[in-house]
Amino acid sequence: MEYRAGVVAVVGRPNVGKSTLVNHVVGHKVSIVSDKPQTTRKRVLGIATTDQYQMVLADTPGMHKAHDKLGHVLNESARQAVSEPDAVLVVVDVSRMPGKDDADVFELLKREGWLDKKRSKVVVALNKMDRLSPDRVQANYDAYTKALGEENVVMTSLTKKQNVDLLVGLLVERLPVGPPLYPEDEYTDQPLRDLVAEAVREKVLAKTREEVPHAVAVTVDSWDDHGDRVDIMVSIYVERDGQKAILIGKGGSMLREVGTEARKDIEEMLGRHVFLDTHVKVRADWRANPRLLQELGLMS
Ligand SMILES: Nc1nc2c(ncn2[C@@H]2O[C@H](COP(=O)(O)OP(=O)(O)O)[C@@H](O)[C@H]2O)c(=O)[nH]1
Ligand SMILES: [Mg+2]
Repeated sequence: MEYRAGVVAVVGRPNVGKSTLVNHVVGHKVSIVSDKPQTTRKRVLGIATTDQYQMVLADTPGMHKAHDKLGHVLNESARQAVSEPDAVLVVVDVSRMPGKDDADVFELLKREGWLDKKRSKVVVALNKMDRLSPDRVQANYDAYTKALGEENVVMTSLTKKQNVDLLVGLLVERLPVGPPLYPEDEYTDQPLRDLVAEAVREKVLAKTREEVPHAVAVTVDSWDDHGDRVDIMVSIYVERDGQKAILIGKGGSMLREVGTEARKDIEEMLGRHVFLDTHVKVRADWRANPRLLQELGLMS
């Protein structure tokens, strides 16, 4: 078999399972996962290398209604992702009917020619089939295939690992024949520092609700390598004093939990002991401020 290598853009509205899929295929956590929309904030490349193929998956922030500057940046990043990949994987949540956010994604694909001339390069994952009630199967399937076409459509459950290999096989077939694009031990384009900041943000997302998740950003401020141990200092930014209080929790309990769980992930990632120092800071309206977005690496 000839070696194949190429880029797959993974698109879909927020919360359908795009990052879950990328992490699974890559075998490392390159993109954080949560049940909150807008979890993925910038395009992340996950690289899966085997002796038959190298698939570079571009995980994108889902398209969604932009309420602020951050929202616009996220949409722009989704747009860029579909302009030149070798294949496109559209992920939808088949347990629900298509909504406005899905329609925006379909519109984007159509505009870029992926639903007509380039349709053969598109694979559709009807994900979360584990949540699909039997009486909805036909109606929901019809609704999505009406918008996207019926070729290369596969029902998947990423959490139950159903049909994931089938899905990967469909994607690999669509990659061009050619040598790997990245060294074979590289699994992401994200610097370690960013993976660390994201690990902290993931724990915050998992533990807070409503407005706090959207208001949070994390930076790594210092990184001191002591050989078998790394000391890392991070700042967790929120927009209001009330959010800071929630995040710190009673007697600091919430922040401690976030720190402990993030540290475990980071130690696994680095293969070393980590001392993680977390500071919560208030910065009003960072999401609307281009300079702060830049500082946080969300805008270039
Ligand atoms: N029930 C179910 N949940 C899933 C499945 N795939 C992903 N999820 C969950 O859906 C949520 C959003 O996943 P994520 O990968 O962050 O979605 P993204 O916003 O599209 O990147 C997470 O809580 C996942 O665990 C699936 O096949 N079935
Ligand atoms: Mg995501």
